[in-house]
Amino acid sequence: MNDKNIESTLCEERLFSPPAEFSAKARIPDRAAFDSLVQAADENFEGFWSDQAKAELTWHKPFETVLDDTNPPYYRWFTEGELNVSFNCLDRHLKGKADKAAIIFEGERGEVTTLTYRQLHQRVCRFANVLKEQGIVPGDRVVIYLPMVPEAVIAMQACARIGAIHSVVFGGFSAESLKGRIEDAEAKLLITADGGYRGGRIIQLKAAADRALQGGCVSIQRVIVLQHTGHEIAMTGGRDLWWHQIEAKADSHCEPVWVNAEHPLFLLYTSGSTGKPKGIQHASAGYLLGTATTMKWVFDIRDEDIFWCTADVGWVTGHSYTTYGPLAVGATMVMYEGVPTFPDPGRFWKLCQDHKVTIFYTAPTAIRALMKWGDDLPASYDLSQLRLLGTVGEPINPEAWMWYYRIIGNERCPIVDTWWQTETGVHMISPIPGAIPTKPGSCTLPLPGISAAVVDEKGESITTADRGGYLVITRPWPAMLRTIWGDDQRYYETYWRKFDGKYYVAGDSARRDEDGYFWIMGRADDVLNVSGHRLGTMEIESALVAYPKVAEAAVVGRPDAIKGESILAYVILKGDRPAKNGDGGAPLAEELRAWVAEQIGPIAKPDEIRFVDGLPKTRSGKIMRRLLRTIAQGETITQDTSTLESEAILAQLQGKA
Ligand code: 6R9
Repeated sequence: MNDKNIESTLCEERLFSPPAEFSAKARIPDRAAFDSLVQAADENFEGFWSDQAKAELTWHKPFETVLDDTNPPYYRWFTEGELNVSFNCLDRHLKGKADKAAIIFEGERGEVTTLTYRQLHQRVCRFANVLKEQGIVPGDRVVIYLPMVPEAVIAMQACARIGAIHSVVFGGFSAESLKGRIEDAEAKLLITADGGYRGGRIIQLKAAADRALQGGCVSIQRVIVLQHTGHEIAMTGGRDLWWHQIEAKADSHCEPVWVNAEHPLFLLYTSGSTGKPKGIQHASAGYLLGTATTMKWVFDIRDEDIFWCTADVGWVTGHSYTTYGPLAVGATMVMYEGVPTFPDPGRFWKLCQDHKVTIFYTAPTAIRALMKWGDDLPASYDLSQLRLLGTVGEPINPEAWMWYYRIIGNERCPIVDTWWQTETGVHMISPIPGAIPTKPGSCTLPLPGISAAVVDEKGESITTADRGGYLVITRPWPAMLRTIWGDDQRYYETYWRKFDGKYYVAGDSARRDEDGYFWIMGRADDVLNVSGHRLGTMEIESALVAYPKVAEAAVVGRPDAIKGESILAYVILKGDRPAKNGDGGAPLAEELRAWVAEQIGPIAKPDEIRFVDGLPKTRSGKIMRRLLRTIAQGETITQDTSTLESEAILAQLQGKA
């Protein structure tokens, strides 16, 4: 961003109070209760987090220091404390909840398996012994490349049990990405499967793993292979072992290894705008604490809830709200392996109905995709058990929010729009469902103990409601990343240098309205500069999605000799794509341009609209605007386009079809 601020033009005035029925039973039942938590954290920051850490976690050895800030921004939390994450997620629930379901798993083909806390504990202990037998010791890195099956959680928890550091690589990533991550982490062991199911097809995980290991990954000594699809695969003697064979022989008793609070729990690689992926490193105690507090504050989790977070464990959301958060608080969760549209687009709603899901957490991309199929489909399932809905991953367009609220939640369920990042570990800015009135498209207010601000280029707070700036976090927090694996300098450069170590810079642009609510405008580099006006791509996209015929939109800028940048919009319609595409000549494109002019202002009118059948997305469902920009500018594509359903879509994006 340059020194001019971003102009915000989208005006959203709808306000939804928490339903009285929800608030009546909620942990944080009203604004006063929320304010008193925020105030407690403000007045005695360390005391607040110390109380939380004592209340939520079971310690083997108590901590004395709460926050060690002697070497900023390399903050440390609960430094003398010792605990074990898997003990906190499993063992401590065995007293009262041994027979409670921990995981209800449904495969894409419909098979259901339930694991109680006792069963999950046993399997984790067995697998932890397997890891030890394979020579894994505390601090060793283990890469996990599995489909979305309970064994992914088992493998992660088993690592935590013996102090090994896991690094999960999403099953949809290529051999090349897997290789890069294994090599950066210098992992000793790889855990994979013969294959996974996705949209009725088999993903060849073992074959990809074999390609990754060919001629590289010298640190890998063993590969453990889960039999899941049962199809034939190649096994390399002396290196590859079948999971079921070694698990069967392993003892089901395994003492947890007590580790220091700061002991690394996992690495999770995220791709940055430039350079190689960053191994985001999280610490044991602070991270686990964040998952437990947010499960309670944001999801208002109760013993009888059935919680379903649809994210894959290869993504941070799957770490915090599948593997760790629900187990840390002893909840029951649903896990589903397949895609939302298999065998038909009613699958998510059928899963909610069949497993009586009470809390449902998904991404805006899934909501927009399912919204395309209309209101009747969800209406044909019984969704009356739902009490709370959540979103994560991208700003949710107000119209998608309204659809989610009306059609899925039946105007009965609050929506928590949770803003956070791989780096932040857990939710940072989000409504507290029983206490904070929501506005469609806003993630509302920072959680207790979290200090966020919007600042300008000089680091000064922006207070005018229609001006955006950099979203920053002004105080350390327990679940924050500790560093980038093996690269302390890059950690400083990426997140702290911009304001000389004073603030954590999230890389997003945002604004705050009169009520102090935060509105995420997108990544800071997704800002357009049209004739000197700085516009967030997100707002133009939301205006387009608000048009009844539009299902999804992505907006990018192109250099323009006169205006600085011109606006190109890619649009997916609810029905079929018009046969004739082009430079705005089609009548529908004119309609849309006029609509945007009316909604935002003539300055935001797209110069060109391209109707397409699909958009390039990251594996976690974010629109790849950088790739779209490359395409828009007619440059050579160097990014991975494998998430596009077909080559034909690439031609449409290029405006050639
Ligand atoms: C959890 C996760 C982080 C980036 C983040 C922001 C975007 C996430 C959002 C949101 C608006 C929300 N983002 N949640 N934007 N509203 N509720 O997604 O982590 O994959 O690291 O991505 O996602 O741009 O900076 P990660």
